[in-house]
Amino acid sequence: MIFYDYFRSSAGYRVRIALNLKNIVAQRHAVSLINNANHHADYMALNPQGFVPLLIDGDGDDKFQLTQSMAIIEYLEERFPTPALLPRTIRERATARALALMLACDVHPLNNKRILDYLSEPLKLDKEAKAAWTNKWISDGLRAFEVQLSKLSVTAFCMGDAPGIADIFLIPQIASAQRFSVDVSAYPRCMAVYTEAMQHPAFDAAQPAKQTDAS
Ligand SMILES: N[C@@H](CCC(=O)N[C@@H](CS)C(=O)NCC(=O)O)C(=O)O
Repeated sequence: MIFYDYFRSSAGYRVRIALNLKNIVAQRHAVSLINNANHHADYMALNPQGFVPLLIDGDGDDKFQLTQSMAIIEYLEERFPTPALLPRTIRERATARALALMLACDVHPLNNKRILDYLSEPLKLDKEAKAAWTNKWISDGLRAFEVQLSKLSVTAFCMGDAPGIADIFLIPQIASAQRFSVDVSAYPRCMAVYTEAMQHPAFDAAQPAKQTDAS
C-alpha cells in the first residue's frame, strides 16, 4: 500500500491514525503542501483535486487509487475489519459517522490552506481577520461536537473505551485548533478524549511532529 501524505495535513493525520490502529504498514510518500508539490502535474495526475491524502492499494491490473480520508478509512475498515473502527449497531455506526462528518465536512474545509491563501489573495484579509475566521469556524464546530458528545455516556474515547472513527476525526481537529490558538478549554469532553488518545501508541505515532517530513 502506498500513502501520499503531508505531516501537517489533518486529513492525512486521520488516515495515519487508522493505518496505525489497524497495524497496516503503508509506504508513506510526503507531498509538501508548503512547496506546492501537490500542484505538480505528476501529483495532479494522481489526484486532480491536488489534495492529500491519497491511497494506492494493489498494483498492475489490481491497482486501486482512492482519495478522500473518509472513503479511505471506510475502505480500510472493510478490507481489514479487525480491530473495528465503527461500532456494532447500525445506529451507533450512524452516530459515529455523523460525529466524524461534522468535522470533516463543516469545520476542516473552511480552514484549509487553499481557503486561507484565498482569504489573503485576492480577498486581502490581514492576519488578524484570518485568525478570527479560523477561530470562529473551529470554535463553532467544536462547541457543537462537545454538545453531541455530552449526550453520550462518558467513556474513554468518543463512543466507548476503544478508539473509533469519531476519535480519528476529532484528534486532528483538536491539534489544528491548538495550532490556530483556539481556546480548547471550553470543550472538556473533547479534551478528555484528546488526552486519552495522546497516550495511545497509534495516535501518538500519527502526530504531525513525528512524521519524517515534519519541519
Ligand atoms: N475532504 C478531503 C480533504 C482533503 C484536504 O483538504 N487535504 C488538504 C490537507 S489537510 C490539502 O491537501 N490541501 C491542499 C490545499 O489546500 O491546497 C479529505 O478528507 O481527504
